[in-house]
Amino acid sequence: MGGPRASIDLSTGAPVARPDASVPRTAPGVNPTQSLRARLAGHDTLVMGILNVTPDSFSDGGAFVQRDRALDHALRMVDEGADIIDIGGESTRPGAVAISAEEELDRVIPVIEALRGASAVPVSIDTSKPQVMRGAVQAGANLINDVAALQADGAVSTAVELGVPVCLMHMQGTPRTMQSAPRYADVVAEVAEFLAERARDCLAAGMRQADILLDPGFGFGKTPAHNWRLLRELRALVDLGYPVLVGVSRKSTVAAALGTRTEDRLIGSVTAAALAAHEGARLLRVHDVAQTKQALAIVEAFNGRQPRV
Ligand code: 7PJ
Repeated sequence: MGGPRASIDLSTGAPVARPDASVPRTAPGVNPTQSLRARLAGHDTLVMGILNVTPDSFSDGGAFVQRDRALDHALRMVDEGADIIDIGGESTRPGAVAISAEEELDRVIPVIEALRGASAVPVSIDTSKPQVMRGAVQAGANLINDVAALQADGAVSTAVELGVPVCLMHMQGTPRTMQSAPRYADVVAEVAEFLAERARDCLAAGMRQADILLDPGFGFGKTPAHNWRLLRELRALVDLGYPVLVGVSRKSTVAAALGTRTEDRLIGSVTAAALAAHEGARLLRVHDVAQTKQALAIVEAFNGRQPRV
């Protein structure tokens, strides 16, 4: 395998040493889907590291450079303690424009294959398209993370056939329109009812109960007041009986709460993630893995559990 590989800090472009780069990452005989199921069946709060493979200012070096940078970033998050890496090829940020399944596959498949070849870490595919779900799971992905909660034609049957865990997220509207005028009579009741119904549909189609995760969809067709209320009353979702995933990392609601204090969303994001864990979230979708792991150690200690590092 050679010596330690150089890593690149994606925010500065500077090389970063990976302290434990000589630790083997692959574990022969480990099935990442089974290890993910075992972790989900436990009690720990897990950290999902975000890996965006949408074209950006770094992609001028071509497809291979982009793949290698993405792999480097993923492995850095694994070294920092990420329990799962979420790979997304289509932006779902407010106002984002849709892309074709082919383009999405072209972006994500090389990265999934590279990561699967370099690590036994469970991999999640952030997509709403059945064709992409299929290609990604065939390439080694172990969880389907769908911000549209498998509402696309054929998505539920595809997910059941692929037989991996699924995260069902609530969104009001579409990424293009969702932030124009979010309205709810009772946001917690409506989100809980929607997710419970999507879970029922999945069960009816043959999905294993243990393979379903739910997510309130922080920032997806919600005002800051809606988002904070969902976080404050997260127990209403936890009580549905499925592991709850929460993604607050660097979102505009965090920035809005910080106001003019800072442009930097790190501490705000980590604090919000810690609050979500305290309220029962079992999976935190984050950009800043090392810092979130530290915050989680404090939440675990607060809850009377041995902090793990
Ligand atoms: C989420 C997501 C989230 C799940 C994004 C961003 C927007 N998947 N994908 N939950 N957010 N499950 O990271 O700002 O909150 S993309």
